[in-house]
Amino acid sequence: MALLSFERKYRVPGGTLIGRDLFDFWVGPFYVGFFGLMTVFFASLGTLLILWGAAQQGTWNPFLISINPPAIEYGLSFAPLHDGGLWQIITICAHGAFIAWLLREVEICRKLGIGFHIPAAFGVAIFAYTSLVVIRPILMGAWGHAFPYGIFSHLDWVSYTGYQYGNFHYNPVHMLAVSLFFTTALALSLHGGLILSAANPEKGEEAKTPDHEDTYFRDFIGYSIGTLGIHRLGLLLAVNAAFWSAICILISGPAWIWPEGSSWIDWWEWWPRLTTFSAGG
Ligand code: UQ2
Repeated sequence: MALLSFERKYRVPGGTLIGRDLFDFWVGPFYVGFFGLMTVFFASLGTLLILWGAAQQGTWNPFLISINPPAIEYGLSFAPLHDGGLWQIITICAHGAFIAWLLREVEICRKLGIGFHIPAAFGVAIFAYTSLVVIRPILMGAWGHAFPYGIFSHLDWVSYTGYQYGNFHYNPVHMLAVSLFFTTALALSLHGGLILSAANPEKGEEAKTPDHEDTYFRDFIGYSIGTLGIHRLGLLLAVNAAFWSAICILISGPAWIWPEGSSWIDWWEWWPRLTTFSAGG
């Protein structure tokens, strides 16, 4: 079906979560809805506040602009605007924009009568961000534990936070998350390569069918996961990469989990302490 005739078929009223038909319209190719307006509102306000904060700091070098969270001393209170308060409002705007974007995805799913896989997956990405800037700081008692909004400054934060736990690469859940990111890249490269090899033939050649795709992998490794299966695997891998990233930072720091002053390197002491394997018994 040609794109425009299909658009006429799916551009149906309804499926909105809020506002009935008041915001149920398109601007060019974009569905608007109540949550489209909310996304634009929060994203614009947040961006303007970042620019305003940058203007106060007196640098327009994009690498050096940084909107910092309040100092640890402010705990979980509201900080003065230029002492972390701006970071707090920008964080609220970011959540407003991300959650509105997710709910706009839900409305589009409802219009089309398709599943909610896309907003569900996006929800896990939001959870990873919220873990860093809201959940973990609350569990640790201060907004100052969140990361700053700046290119170099957030790199410094990641380095500093990693070294606070000795060597963050020893965090077993960080290992799991990194492995999932790599496996996601492997799966996408296999899938992208396979699709292009079959569906994008040389000039004058015919495109090949999914049978060719299955046969390639059966010849190669004795197994094909199938055309639906590869997408299930991709979603599972990507969602787990984001989910375990969130868990690996949430278990680093909060007092009710984390022994004061210890490192992720020490965590592995459980292994030599297993009497079966330890040298000293
Ligand atoms: C496949 C298949 C696809 C694919 C890919 C495979 C026809 C078009 C990539 C092969 C994938 C396998 C065997 C899983 C690999 C496992 C991991 C953990 C990376 O069989 O069906 O559909 O795109």
